[in-house]
Amino acid sequence: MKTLTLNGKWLCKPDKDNKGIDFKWYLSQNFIRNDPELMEINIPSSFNTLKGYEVFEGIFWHFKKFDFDDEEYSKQDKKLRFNAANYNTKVWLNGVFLGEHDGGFTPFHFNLKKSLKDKDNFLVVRCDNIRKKSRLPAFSFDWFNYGGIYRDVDIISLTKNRIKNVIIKTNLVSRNKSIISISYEILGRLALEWEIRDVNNGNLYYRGEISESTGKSSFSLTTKNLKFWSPSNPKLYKLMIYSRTKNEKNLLFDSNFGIREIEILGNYIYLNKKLIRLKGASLHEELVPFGRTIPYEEREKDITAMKALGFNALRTAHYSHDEDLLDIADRLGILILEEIPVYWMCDYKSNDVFKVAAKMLRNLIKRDINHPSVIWWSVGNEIPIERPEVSKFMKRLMKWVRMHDNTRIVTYVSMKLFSDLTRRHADVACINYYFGWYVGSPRLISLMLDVMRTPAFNKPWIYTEFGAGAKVGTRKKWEDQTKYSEERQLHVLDYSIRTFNAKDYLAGWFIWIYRDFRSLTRQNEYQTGFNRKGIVSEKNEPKLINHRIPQILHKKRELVNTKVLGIILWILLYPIAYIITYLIIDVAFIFSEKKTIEDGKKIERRRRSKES
Ligand code: GCB
Repeated sequence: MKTLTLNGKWLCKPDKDNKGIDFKWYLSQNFIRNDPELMEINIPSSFNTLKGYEVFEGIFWHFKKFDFDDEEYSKQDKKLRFNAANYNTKVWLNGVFLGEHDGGFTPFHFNLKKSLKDKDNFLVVRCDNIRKKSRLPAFSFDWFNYGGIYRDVDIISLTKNRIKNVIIKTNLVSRNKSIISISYEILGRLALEWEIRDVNNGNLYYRGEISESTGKSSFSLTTKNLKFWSPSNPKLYKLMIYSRTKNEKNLLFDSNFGIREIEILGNYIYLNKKLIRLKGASLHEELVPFGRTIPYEEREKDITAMKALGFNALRTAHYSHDEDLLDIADRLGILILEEIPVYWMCDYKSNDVFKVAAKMLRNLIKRDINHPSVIWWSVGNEIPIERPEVSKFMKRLMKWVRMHDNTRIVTYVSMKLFSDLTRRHADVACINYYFGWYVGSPRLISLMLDVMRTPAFNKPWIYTEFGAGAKVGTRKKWEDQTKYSEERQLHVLDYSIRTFNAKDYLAGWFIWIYRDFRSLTRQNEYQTGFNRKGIVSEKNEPKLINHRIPQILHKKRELVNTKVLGIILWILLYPIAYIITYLIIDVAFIFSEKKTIEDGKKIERRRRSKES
């Protein structure tokens, strides 16, 4: 496989009136070199990193000239590959429309047939990040809407006879035995040779040969004394598959993998047959000033810092992050919970929207299936699950995921205390609730958990979000209850974590969030455009709670037993809670959020013009 990167200098310009398609900006003869609107952009990066376009939501066109002058590869299949671009991407090469893609966080590609030339190729990419009802997410979401080509772009050249869809699955047989199953598909006809080696020292452990064949196939082997992968011992092996002829051996595929098994039994999660409680935080893919295009070393610093706090898991909110993060997680050892941006209010009645969600999941699973760090696929976050159409949407999506991967946890994340009966269909039941911040006090957590678990009694529960905002440097006594003080955040999180640790059926908890992140709707004097629930600021400055976490990671509170009371309360309160959420809360939510995004943009613009 040959790869030609298209990263680097591109030209771009906004299309505020959406006239580019009518004026055929994709034709090289219509490209005007001295167009005053043209700007240089370093791809990958979001157009929101350009001066003057920091809060722009609209259409941007990107232009790139390149050569692909290589005789050797002329007979091979070529694909133009985007690791991600947000949200709708339309692509032309040398005036020919290659196609379009919807969705902001998963890879996609276009087959290049006759349109690719040796010299002077003219590639044009139109991206728009406009909020729409038909998109995922739709209008309102609590993160920054970076638009454009913010992950790598390249052209890959593939031999006609090749191997694809290589899936490595592992099962444990005993303390030192495991089964590795490998499935794959051959395009054309090939004889294969495979090897399993140690990633660190290259030592060969197993090898085999497969005589010439075509189509889908699989094989498995029982291994002895290979080490298992876990956060505390992230042992990696490498699978290499070669094509084999009498005189030649060519590498077709290689991938790191780990031997590990994740299981659910009753209220507990097991990793490699040992009970594990997931403890960690969520993270948005964002770092000032890089936006989402975060350098590898910075991602590595994040994981190292999380591990130093004692965390064993990370939730990549609310969409898939760059694959670099997963390589780091595999290598350094942290479990990853992945999800797609089916978030808040979307058009759950639309079959087209369902198809986009299903495609996102399929592409995500395809990309990440061999990463040992990834243990879960979540198909949605804080959706209005009490509605029949939403419940149906979630159940269908979970079924779809299980068809593609039956070796990981499948779930969705809910914020409904009473009115969620769909949790019974998920492998683990999840709850987001901000006691001590948006509502009540963390003292309520224990009872409320006992209430809400009633309809999903036999599942492990995960507290997927809890938190409190704090602006670095805002210091007050926590008893003053001053919002955004580091002390108040410390109190809420400390109390919550000790409570969670004391609940036997709670299989894990995730702080919202590791780092403060941009959000247009967050504009009070402490927030200034950021969601401040991070345990570090947007500049990675640790807040008070950060120093406390290692001390309380496994500490438990003494709790009053409210298990029976919980069941009784659920039965009494369910009907009324259901009606209230169905009729009032969701509707209020939609209206309040839509308004604040536009207001937020105005405030951001004003602040930026004052600052400059
Ligand atoms: C939530 C959402 C998350 C928000 C967070 C908050 O429940 O899942 O996306 O950012 O609350 O800070 O309100």
